[in-house]
Amino acid sequence: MRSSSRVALVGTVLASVLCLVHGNTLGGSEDGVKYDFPNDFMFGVSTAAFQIEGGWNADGKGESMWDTYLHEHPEYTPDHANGDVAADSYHKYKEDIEMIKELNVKYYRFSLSWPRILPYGTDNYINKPGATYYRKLIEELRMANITPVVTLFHWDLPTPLMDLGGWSNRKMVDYFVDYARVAFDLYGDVVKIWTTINEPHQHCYNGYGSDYFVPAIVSNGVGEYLCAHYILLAHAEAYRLYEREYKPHQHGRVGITLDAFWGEPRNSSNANDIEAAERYNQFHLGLYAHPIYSKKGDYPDIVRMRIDSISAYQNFTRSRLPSFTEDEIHKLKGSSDFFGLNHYTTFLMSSSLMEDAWRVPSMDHDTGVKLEQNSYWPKPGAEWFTVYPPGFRKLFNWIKNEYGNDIPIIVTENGMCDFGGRKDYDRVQYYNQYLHQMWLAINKDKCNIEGYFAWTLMDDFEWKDGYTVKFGLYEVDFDSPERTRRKKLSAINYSNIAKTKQIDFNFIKPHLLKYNMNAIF
Ligand code: GBH
Repeated sequence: MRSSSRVALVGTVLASVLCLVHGNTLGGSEDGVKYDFPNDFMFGVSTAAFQIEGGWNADGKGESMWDTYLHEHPEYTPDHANGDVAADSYHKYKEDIEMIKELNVKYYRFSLSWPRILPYGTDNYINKPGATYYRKLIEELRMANITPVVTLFHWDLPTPLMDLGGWSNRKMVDYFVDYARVAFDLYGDVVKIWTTINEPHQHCYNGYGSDYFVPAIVSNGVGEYLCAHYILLAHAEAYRLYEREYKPHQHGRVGITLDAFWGEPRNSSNANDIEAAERYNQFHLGLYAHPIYSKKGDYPDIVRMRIDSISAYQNFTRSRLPSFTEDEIHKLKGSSDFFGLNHYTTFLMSSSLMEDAWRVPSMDHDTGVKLEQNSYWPKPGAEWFTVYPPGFRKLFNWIKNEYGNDIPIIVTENGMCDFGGRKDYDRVQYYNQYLHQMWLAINKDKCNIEGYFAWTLMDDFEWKDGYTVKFGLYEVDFDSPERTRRKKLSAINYSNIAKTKQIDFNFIKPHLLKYNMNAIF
């Protein structure tokens, strides 16, 4: 879904969205059930380097491809934004930690800026002040009793590596592993939970298959799959490196963070729509998850078969989806100690051979699924974002059915966007209802879920949307040089949840809610 032209609104029969949950459970706790979580359940909050740090050229930092691209293309975002200052966390991390403490969460997920540590991308030169910045951040967190969860790559590739083709170049696998080694050496004594790569699907599909995200390569139908393939290999090599050389004495865990919209059949009694939704889930989540988490390994059969046959039909001598060797399949299988999952929203799915907005060849065309939004679902901010809490629970169950229940899921991101304001009743409601669906997945469906991280600590640079949409639990005043941070209502609600390990549906009075979810679902 890239432009509003591709987001058709449909009013489906309400009955089709009434589903897993019974009666009153979406709204309140009058049924006497305590919606609580185990004492050791990990509650956390997430951020990413490029979106908050600023300090784009501070103290020897190299340029990331997002720095370079946004400086050259100010028109990329509606507000001509860039990450030069962002929320200025490079200078204000101590204030950030005060906020994290206030939230009562015991985990903080942030990402390392690769070019801050390795300005040229390669490991021959380490930028000391950049390395020291994260050391100080981690030490400060530990003093506050907050466990760091570190993402190695959240999209800000060093520009010199992008100049070599970024993730379309197989050599990136080596450069990523070298960078991972530097990070394990620098911080592995105190960082015990690592995630290698954030949302490879969003990164590859939007950045290599189109110009929606930087690097804006627009190699549709080819670039997405090269990027996916080398990112998967890079992940596996980094995992094996840790397993071999670090795990024996550092005793940490390494995983990957995958994203998934939930694909809901447009009409739940139409077999074609059911098949389309399944196909979508396989192409967008399965493409990455199957090689790592399935018993069989490799890409999902349906994905392999469709791309191979469509490529042949299009006169390609070889499939546009690269193949793994036996050895690579083996390396990838089981290469994660947990399943990092980012989830935000749900789309309605139906089968389609061709849509106006699709390019050929492309991943959209290979998938053959049309995405629509349900016009009954609240749409509080960005174009791509509607609220459908039950999709969260269905997604957990899909993962359990596909890959089993042995590997724990950690929700590494979930949250809501709007256009700002500190009385964010809708965000409070979003968190309560998505957490409620997660509660049902844990308690009714016995899904193995270990932790939950809210996205995000504070308003930030939201990629294509610049600073125009807001996801923060704290507001940031981007007009003030101090980048003043202020608590939103949702921060208070979330901090109560993290403290009591329990959802409080009465935190806000029903009459203050714009969207009456009980009426909607
Ligand atoms: C996550 O991505 C990111 O990890 C995080 O950095 C980001 O700030 C957060 O979510 C909130 O956006 O897919 O064609 O419809 C979410 C990925 C990328 C999903 C853009 C929606 C819209 C274009 N989002 N995408 S499309």
